[in-house]
Amino acid sequence: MMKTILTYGTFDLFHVGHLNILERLSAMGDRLIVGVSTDEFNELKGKESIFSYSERVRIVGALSCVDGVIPEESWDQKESDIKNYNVTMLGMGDDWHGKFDYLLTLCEVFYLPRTVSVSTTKLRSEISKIDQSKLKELRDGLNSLLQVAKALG
Ligand code: C2G
Repeated sequence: MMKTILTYGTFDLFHVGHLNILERLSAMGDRLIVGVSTDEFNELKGKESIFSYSERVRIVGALSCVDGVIPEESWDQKESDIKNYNVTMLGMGDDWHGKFDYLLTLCEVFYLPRTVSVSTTKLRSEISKIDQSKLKELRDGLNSLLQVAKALG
């Protein structure tokens, strides 16, 4: 019997943490289906992604370890997704530990350790720090130019 694995996520600024869990989940079954959060659902989750839903779907869908991508539009679509796709196991990162145990009546539920070295939040703050330091460099440069201009009268 085909072992179908299901997972969900925003997958913004795709990084090795996302790849690790998708490859691990894919290796646990015969096919992996990924529910990618739509931009509207992201708002419900209080998340704003840099990449649009269609960009995030393209990236996740291009991975050889992913067999199918579906839109994740609400918190309560999991039950019907599990039934519609004949899902054997729902797998999530362990930041969700226990949160989907209510689905154990329908399928196995598994939480895998997160990749601690990276997160989209960390990436975003690193990128904004670069912007800030570049801005400071530019500002300092402009100020010294103004000083010179003043001195030259
Ligand atoms: N993840 C991970 N390691 C990281 C970052 C993320 O293993 N360093 C995992 C998360 O645990 C999750 C998946 O990658 O299982 C996608 O992470 P996000 O894009 O942050 O998704 P999230 O906002 O947790 O959405 O209904 C469930 C939600 O849609 C899950």
